[in-house]
Amino acid sequence: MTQGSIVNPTTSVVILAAVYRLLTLFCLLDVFQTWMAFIVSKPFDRLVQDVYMRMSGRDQLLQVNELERAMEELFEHINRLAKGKVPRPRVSASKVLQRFDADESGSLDLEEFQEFAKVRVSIIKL
Ligand SMILES: [Ca+2]
Repeated sequence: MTQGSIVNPTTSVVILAAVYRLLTLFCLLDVFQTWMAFIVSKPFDRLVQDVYMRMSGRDQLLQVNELERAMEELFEHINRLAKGKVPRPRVSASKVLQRFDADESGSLDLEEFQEFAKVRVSIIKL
């Protein structure tokens, strides 16, 4: 190779594209790991329990209307942590109830709500 230090334009575009892809991947991984780290953390656990306790009323279960408020409150907290960057979820409380009511009791207990919260947060894309 003569003049080996000169990289032709095509090669530099290919290299730039590869670097760009790598950077994008690292950014995605960074966000991913942050949310993943968050949902297995104590503060997340406390947040979810706190929302659940305040919304579940005397029977300590989330009926569909309570679930709706709990989802809203959870979203507000998460969105604040993400500095307002989380898109508002469009899924209805009744859909969530259908999907996460593991024992088909018609309401969410704490464990079912925790599962919902983990899934909900893990799919956030910023
Ligand atoms: Ca249930």
